[in-house]
Amino acid sequence: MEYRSIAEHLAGQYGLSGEEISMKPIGSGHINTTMLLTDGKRVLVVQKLNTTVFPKPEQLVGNARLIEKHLASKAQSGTYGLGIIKHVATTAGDYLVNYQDDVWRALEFIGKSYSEDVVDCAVKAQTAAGAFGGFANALNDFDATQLNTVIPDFHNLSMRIEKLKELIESDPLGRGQSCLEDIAFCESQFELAQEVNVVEATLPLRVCHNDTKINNMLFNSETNAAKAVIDLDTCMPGYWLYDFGDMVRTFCSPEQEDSTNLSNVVVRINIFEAIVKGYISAVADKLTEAEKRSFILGAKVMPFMIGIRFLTDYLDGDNYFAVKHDTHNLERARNQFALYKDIVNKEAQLSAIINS
Ligand code: ADP
Ligand code: GN1
Ligand code: MG
Repeated sequence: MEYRSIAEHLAGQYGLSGEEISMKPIGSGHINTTMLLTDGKRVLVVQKLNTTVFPKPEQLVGNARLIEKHLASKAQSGTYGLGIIKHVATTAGDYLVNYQDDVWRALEFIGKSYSEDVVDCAVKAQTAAGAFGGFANALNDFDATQLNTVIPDFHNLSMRIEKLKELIESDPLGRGQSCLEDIAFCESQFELAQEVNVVEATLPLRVCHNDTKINNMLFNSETNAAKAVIDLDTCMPGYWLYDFGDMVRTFCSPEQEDSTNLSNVVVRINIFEAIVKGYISAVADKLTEAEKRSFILGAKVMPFMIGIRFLTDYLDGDNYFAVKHDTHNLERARNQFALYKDIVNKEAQLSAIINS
């Protein structure tokens, strides 16, 4: 892709004036296209928003800016210690730039930081879980009614199952033949949705991050401390079990989410323990007993539900998640089902850790 003209246009919009304008991709998010834009003096993170996933980008930015303001006031009163992701306005005061049919936004670059796709030690898992817990804590008194529902039914397993069923039925690309076993496995687990409905009814509605995957955490590159919780695009009312579950999903396996080395896609118990310690201690004074009991269900549901979403997108022809090749979503789905199976096998052990 030719970024030259985009880079120059964005640089003009955001008032970058140096001679050496350059733009290069960073990160490995599946949804937006994230780039670093610099003129040699200032650095901005610019993102082409995925308008298939977020058809109303102004709502997305509106939500993020409200959260930004809330966290900034917490930071000012000394009750939030992490960095805050901040939107940058154009010189005309806008938060979105339309260019060549695409929509872009800019964020302040948080320097001396890194994100990673696989956690390499328990200390970092505990740090990240503590930071996601601190984020949840800080949003506890945020008025959720102010937020737009940017993606309805985001963590609604019954709805995700319905979508999968529709795609199995319509099979627009004839890919169903290549994943009959995966489909049969999913079908054998559909009753999990009933359990979810029963448990959700016992839980308080919270403002959740809803995408607590490990690469949505920036670590300090000098100290490895948590630097900032990022990717606030899906912050919406929800249940903490999903934020807990998405950490388990993305921290616990020693393999990347798209690894095909399935025998190694397992829950690392020491990492699970670290998540429990980090997250529960951060939200302890607000966590209800029912929420704590629900966490094991969150740990099971998240890999299953994301697996279903990858499989659905595979059948649909890869319209949602960015893919590098034709079977990428299928490989991701199989990886997630392998993790789900391991969590189910270790359920008693994992529950004991949560309750200890
Ligand atoms: P996506 O929605 O596609 O997942 P993210 O907002 O998570 O996009 O950004 C993708 C990656 O870009 C992150 O994992 C991180 O590595 C990097 N990144 C995003 N925002 C910043 C920022 N403000 N400062 C530094 N790095 C960032
Ligand atoms: C997407 O944007 P990113 O890459 O952090 C997705 C999440 C999935 C995740 C799977 C808006 O997250 O829901 O869990 O991929 N985000 C959206 O890796 O759908
Ligand atoms: Mg992300």
